[in-house]
Amino acid sequence: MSYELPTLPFGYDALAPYISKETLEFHHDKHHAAYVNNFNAAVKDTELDQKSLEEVIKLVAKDPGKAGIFNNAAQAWNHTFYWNGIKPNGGGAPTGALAQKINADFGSFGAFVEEFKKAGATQFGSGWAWLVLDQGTLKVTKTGNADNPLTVGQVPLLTMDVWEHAYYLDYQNKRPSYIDTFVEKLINWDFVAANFAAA
Ligand code: MN3
Repeated sequence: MSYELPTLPFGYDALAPYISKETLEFHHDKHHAAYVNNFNAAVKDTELDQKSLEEVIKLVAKDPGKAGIFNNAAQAWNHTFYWNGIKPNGGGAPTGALAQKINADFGSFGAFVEEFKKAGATQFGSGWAWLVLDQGTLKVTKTGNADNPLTVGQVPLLTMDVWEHAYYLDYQNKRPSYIDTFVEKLINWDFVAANFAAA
């Protein structure tokens, strides 16, 4: 029962000029696809093959002997979550219950933005910045490499890929420019609000 690479939820040229077709082709068709293929190969004919990605991530997170399975399962999950968290004509600010919760837990939307951008900019090396719900409180967090908040019981609401492959073709070494654009032009707040409502 192999896991299938989900198609992008938008066209390859839909995020230009903020994220180019070339970046999406490499990022989805090469990087994301490789994590999916490696995951399927690693769990083939094992008991993990019948489990969801989320279950596998939680099951093997603390097992150093299964780091390869964890890394590929988490990267497969993280990338699908990342694609769903962005869209053409995204950005702006959330509304409704999510907006109220952001104001309550961060002080203001601007304070959340500042913290989220900082998390992405200060993640040393490869990794991810996240908005999560942690025991009922919204928090910004960052993880290295494939690591995922599901392993510590947090509910992911939004993620931003800060691996160089996410931005290097379009922004070269200017990670902060990619981060500004991600927040201002790309975030799919409807997806974040749906995750919050379901949490
Ligand atoms: Mn990536």
